[in-house]
Amino acid sequence: MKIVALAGGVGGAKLADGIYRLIPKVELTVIVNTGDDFTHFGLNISPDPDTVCYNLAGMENPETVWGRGSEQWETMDLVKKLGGPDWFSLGNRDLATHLERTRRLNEGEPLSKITCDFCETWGISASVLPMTDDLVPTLVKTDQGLLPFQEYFVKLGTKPEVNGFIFQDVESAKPAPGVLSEIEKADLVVICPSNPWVSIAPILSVPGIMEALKRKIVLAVSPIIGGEAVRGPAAKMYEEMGLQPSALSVAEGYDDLITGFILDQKDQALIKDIVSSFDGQIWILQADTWMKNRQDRIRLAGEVVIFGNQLIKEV
Ligand code: FO1
Repeated sequence: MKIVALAGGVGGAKLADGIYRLIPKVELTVIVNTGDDFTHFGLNISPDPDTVCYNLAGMENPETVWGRGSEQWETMDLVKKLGGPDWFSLGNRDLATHLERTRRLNEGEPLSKITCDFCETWGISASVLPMTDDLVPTLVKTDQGLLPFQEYFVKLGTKPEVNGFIFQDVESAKPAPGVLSEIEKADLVVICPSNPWVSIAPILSVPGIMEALKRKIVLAVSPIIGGEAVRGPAAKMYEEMGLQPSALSVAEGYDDLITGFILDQKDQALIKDIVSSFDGQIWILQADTWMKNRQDRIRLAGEVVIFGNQLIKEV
């Protein structure tokens, strides 16, 4: 079975990792958001591709889930002592990734090729594809003005009130090599429980990706459980954008795309509203979607894949 997963940061990386570790093995391609990418200390940082890769390689930091495990922070501490910016933490081990990626990008290599080579080095047998090799930085429209994503997210701790998002230059971006052909070959597409506003929307905005997905059986897993995001500002963003933070809002946001929707058991009461919002044209699975450990990731992935297989037969 061939699965394409769309993922952003931590939540997406966890489910992608669960799918990757399923037995029997599925052929997995993860298409990853690059809207969070930015330069810091002159280095090209690609947080979401790195979070996905580190998780698939089993090298993630278990506390933060972003960055690398067994990390040391001496370089950052010394930068701080010199008066440099310390709001975005780059660990000693993680820095090697940014240094080598920046060197190769400066030599003119595309991010997709560099990511593919890193995956090979790290022993990852899944394909991890950045959504595009072009620069599509996410800008957050807020009550404090237009903010680059990482300034909004990390520096200001998601405190500003959001009223919109810009995926800069996305109209002219091209899907990275392999993105459209992998979607074309997929038996099933899984939208991971990543932030719909700033992790999944940028992927869907790259010209050609939405059209390719519309020809597929697409499932989405809600990142909102009981009105709250497991992590990050997704619920706050729904509220500030004038929507109820709920699995219903998540499903409705994907209404022209999904065949199936997976929500948490806590949200059972929303099922009838979702079914009626989709005029009955939706398949719903309830599951325990909170992934607290690696076992949870694999269990949820198994349930999603079994559900997907049923839809492949039914639809
Ligand atoms: N997130 C934080 O909240 N604080 C950090 O200092 C931080 C550093 C960081 C370094 C490398 C990396 O790959 C990710 C990092 N993240 C950090 C996570 C990142 O900002 C977000 O998780 C994503 O961009 C949102 O998906």
